[in-house]
Amino acid sequence: PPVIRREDYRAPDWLVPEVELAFDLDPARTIVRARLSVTRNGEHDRPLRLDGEELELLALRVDGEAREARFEDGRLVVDLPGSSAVIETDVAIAPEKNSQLMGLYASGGILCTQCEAEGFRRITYFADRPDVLSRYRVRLEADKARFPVLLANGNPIEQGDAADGRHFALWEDPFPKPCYLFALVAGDLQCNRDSFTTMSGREVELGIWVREADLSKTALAMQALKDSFAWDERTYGREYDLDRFNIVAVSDFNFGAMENKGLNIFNTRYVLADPETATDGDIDAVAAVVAHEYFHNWSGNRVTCRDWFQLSLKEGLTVFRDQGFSEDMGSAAVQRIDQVRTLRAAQFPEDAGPLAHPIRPDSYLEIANFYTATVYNKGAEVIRMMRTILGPEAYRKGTDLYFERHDGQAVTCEDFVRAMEDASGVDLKQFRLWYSQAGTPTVQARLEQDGEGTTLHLAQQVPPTPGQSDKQPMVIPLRVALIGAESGREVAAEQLVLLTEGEQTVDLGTVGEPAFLSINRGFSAPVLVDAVRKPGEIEALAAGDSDSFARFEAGQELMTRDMLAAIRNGGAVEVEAIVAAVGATLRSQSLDPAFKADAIALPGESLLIEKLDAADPARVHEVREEVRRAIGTRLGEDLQRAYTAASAADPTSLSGADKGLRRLRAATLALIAAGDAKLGASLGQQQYEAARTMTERQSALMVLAMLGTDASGKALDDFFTRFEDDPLVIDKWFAVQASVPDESNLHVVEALQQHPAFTLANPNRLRALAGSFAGTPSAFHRADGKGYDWLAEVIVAADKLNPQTAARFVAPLGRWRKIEPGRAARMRAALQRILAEPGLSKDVFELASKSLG
Ligand code: HT7
Ligand code: ZN
Repeated sequence: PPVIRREDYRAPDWLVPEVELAFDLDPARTIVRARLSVTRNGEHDRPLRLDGEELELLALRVDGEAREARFEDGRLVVDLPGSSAVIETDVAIAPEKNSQLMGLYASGGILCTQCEAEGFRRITYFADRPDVLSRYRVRLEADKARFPVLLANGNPIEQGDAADGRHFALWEDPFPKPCYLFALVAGDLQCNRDSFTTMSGREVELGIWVREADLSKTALAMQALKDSFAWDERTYGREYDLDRFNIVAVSDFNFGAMENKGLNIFNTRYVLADPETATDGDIDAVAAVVAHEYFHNWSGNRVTCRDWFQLSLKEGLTVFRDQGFSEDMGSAAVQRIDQVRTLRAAQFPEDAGPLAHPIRPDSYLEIANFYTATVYNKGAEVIRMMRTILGPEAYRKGTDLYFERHDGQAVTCEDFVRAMEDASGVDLKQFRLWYSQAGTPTVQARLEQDGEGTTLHLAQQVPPTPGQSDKQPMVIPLRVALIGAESGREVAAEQLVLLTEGEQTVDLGTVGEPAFLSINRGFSAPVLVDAVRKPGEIEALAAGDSDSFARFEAGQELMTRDMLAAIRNGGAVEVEAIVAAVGATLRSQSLDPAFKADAIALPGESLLIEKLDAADPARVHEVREEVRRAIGTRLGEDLQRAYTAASAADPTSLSGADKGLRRLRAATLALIAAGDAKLGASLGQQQYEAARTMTERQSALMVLAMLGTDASGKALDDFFTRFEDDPLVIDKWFAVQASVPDESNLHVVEALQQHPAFTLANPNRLRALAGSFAGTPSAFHRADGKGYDWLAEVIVAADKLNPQTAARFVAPLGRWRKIEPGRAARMRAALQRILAEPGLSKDVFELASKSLG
């Protein structure tokens, strides 16, 4: 497949200011009639070229005259003599056969669309690129009994009955948009209706459309939507612009959700939630995704991307905006820990492996492969760093200028940075390297204290990544403070240090006592910090750093240090410091429960593997389990006390305090079970049976499943029958069992694959099984390589149905460079087998071939 390169960008030859579409909807055969007004863009004599994929062309007319179709490289080529024309096409498509879930497809009797990134070409012939912006007028016609609700972007204009039991609806979107934001939905749906009055006093009708049975689970999403409208007005001065805002939930969806103008389409997973069937984590995710999609109305829709290499322009910025929303709605400190956990689990390994790419990639085979943690989450960190460097006021001036200057345009990351510079007067020349250089920088830090004062010695290295061997020093904003070794107080107040050179020293003045270094507070830069530590320093910071993120971080550093030492030297783990730190956290009267839950959680096995060369995953598991056991046995009483106290959480409350208690209860139960399996099983069973929320029920079920006793079988059966009719909960049933960290768990996973409720065709179900299994290192990395073989077979089978979703499971096999040679060879063999498969999609081909390296 051809490589698409950023440097090859050329403005479109033809623009399409107006589009009229008429859909004769039928799951088996839908007819799409398109009328495009096209205008020549600039001086050239090139023909109009329209993308199309899996379309049956029925008719082509140019200015009303029938024309013979001509195709070149799969595109419809139309020679046009003048500077404008009207192109009409009639095509037929088969939504019910569309298993890729891109374009127009059927999900549980609902017809819906997904056009980002390049799905519109599967609906009609079009210039399917984000820099062609058009006004749309859309007529939908369908059988009234089967599809009583007909929705599209924008505002409703007209509706009525048609012949043969059919009806129609006409929608018009006044805002020019790229075709990736086009959407339609037809189905038998019920609506949770509400309204929002915007800051200029306009009334917006809000609707969340779902199957009737799910209506009762939409209240939390509706509240999140209204909160998002208000937050974006307050925080960014952004007001909504249409009379309607609709959300539709469908159960077959490749991603989390989609920000189509005025008609967001969501994976049910990020809309439907109530405390009985969704965990607190799920409920928070619903709010975050609702906010994310809503915020795209400005960062993505009103100002969109010039080309797909600029994806982080909208995604990095929108993730940063939804992070701000979650921080303001809950506990900012706990949110930040969660954000960094996600970044470390998903983005750091990507940046350190064969699929590393800058947040603004330079080339791709398949753009769907670049909806990555790098573009999204590292992209958000880059925006956060700009805000840190400029300060909140200048940052806000920058976003105001960006939205005002580029409203209605398709622009680049460079345009965003320039708006930030112009608004603040700060030169971001060197900072731009964050857009072009891949890889996670390492910052080495050493504090030197003598009679003269305190000096911080810093050095940075940006590692080589595929296609980028030489790197330049980046701008790294580090929030730094000094904590007195004797007083435990901040003896040098926090300051922002900008590391811009390869090596740099910073004078921190004189402090009256030996000091400890609190660095990268709040995770001010997405880097790895390698600090020279004095004896007792990290323990002291874990016990009392005044920045709660840095305190959490010190605890993680301490745990990682002692586990890695044992993994490397093959001996027993030195657990004293870890047990002392966890004990102090559990007994603390001042820390809040949610923070305690985060602070007592050990770094995961995948994170430890990333820090090793040639890791033996079985050894990593053994050492981590040894530590969990030691905490469980040595701190049994503290854990039980904390567990009992946390049981006071009010099950009907979603307050931060009650969610924090439930989080701590789950974390302590898991550690109690690690120390005393019998007690863990009995508490787990009691908790399962008495559970009034999914948070309690799922955490108990996970502990029971890990213990693997008779009680676990009973609880799993009960769980299945209790929630048989709720697909999102049955996903949990698959995920819990596929996450058991045991070498022999592949048998369970194979049996689950044969379960009547399993299907490769539903991305949520596939992620629940394959994603959970591949994300559990001690089960996935069986020494005999059978875990890799299983995943490779699943990828090949899923690829035939849905290449985008199949491709998402390739990355775990690409981590072979971090694994010991025996297993690494088996991982490579699995990748080679995937590549040998005839008819492989370019999605899977790109990732598998890059993963082999
Ligand atoms: N902007 C949306 C991306 C998306 C997507 C991409 C590829 C394939 C399917 C997809 N569905 C949605 C989601 C977002 O970031 O908000
Ligand atoms: Zn997004």
